[in-house]
Amino acid sequence: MMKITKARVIVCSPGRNFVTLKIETDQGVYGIGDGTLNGRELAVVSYLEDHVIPCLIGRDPRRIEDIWQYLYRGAYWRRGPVTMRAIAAVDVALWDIKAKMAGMPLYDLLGGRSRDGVLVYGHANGKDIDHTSEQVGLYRDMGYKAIRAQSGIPGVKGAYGVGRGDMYYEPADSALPTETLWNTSSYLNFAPRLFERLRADHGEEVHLLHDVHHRLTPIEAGRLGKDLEPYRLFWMEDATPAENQEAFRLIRQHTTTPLAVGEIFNTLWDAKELISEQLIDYLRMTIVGSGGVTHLRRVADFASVYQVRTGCHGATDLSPVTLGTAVHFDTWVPNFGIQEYMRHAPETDDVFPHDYRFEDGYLHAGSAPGHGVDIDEALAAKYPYSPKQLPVARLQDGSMWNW
Ligand code: GCO
Ligand code: MG
Repeated sequence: MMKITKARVIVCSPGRNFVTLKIETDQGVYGIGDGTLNGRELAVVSYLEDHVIPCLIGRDPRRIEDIWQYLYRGAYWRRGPVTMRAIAAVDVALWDIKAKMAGMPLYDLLGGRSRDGVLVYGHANGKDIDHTSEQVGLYRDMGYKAIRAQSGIPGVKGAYGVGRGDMYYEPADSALPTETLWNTSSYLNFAPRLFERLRADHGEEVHLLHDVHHRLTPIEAGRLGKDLEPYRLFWMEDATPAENQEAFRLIRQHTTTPLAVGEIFNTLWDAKELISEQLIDYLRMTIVGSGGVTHLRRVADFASVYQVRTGCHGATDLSPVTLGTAVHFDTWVPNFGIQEYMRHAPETDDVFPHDYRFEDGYLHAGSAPGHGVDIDEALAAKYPYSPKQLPVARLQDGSMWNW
């Protein structure tokens, strides 16, 4: 018998807020998990501290599946971003413990390497087309083979994806939500011009991606997909909110631009029809939002039956613990597509020492036992929690829209 002796939540803000779970055992081995929910962090802290941790003490940490089922079924109130992040934090810490005990990098425990490196996409953001094209050039110079491009749009205040400084984009910027303005017709006219220019400046080889961030209706998404076809995008992401999975049938009828969706999904049930009806090409679910490795690998196996590939969310609000775990997952998963890599601020990287590294457009998992990410608690304590929320969006007449 092996036992969990202690579990603690560490909240810190090295550049941005993170919620980290550390699980300790009677054998001296510990594991680290991420439970960060951007803009709603303390809800997960309470869920873990008040409701989950008391149930973990004394349990055998090797029984990952049983603990997952206990937390999922045992809550009675299934699914949702808070519950599934709390479960993910526990699950990832337990996989970390198991892999450390086995003396293996996590990808070996999952079934071993399927590839040499994990193809990533970086973020090029500019205030206008010239600036965005320049940023795409910078990413190409750094070796990126795939680049997401977002640009300021004339007539749209605070367009999604436009950074405040060069190279970094961090939307959760204020204690109360920033108000931004959205204008669909300006955007629909603008986006094809952006990609026409990027292909003219950067050629056919580089993979270009774009995030619509839930702003369109299905028929508008169909039109945009069609207008972007000449520029051969790797994907068009979150074109319309996917609460209604059927909506993607309509988009699919109108365009061959590959579709990605799912960074806000929490379980397989959010994506079941999207996958089984082959309405999407890439699934954006990742470790922290989707109940950890235990659930995500189940989702990926289901997706593989329908030739849907993974495209794990990897914005900076997913801590290095999630990124590191995702890189192990990506190294193994047979139906891998691409991994988002937004690059953390230097303070974040210092607080979370990690084994993964970027080289020539790929992330490499490293060979340390476990998922290869730790937390420097003394350093973390120097960066106290600082409340920040995501922006909201309104239309020109003042009505609320999807940010
Ligand atoms: C992406 C995302 C993010 C989200 C962020 C919200 O594709 O990277 O859309 O940038 O906006 O994760 O917290
Ligand atoms: Mg996105």
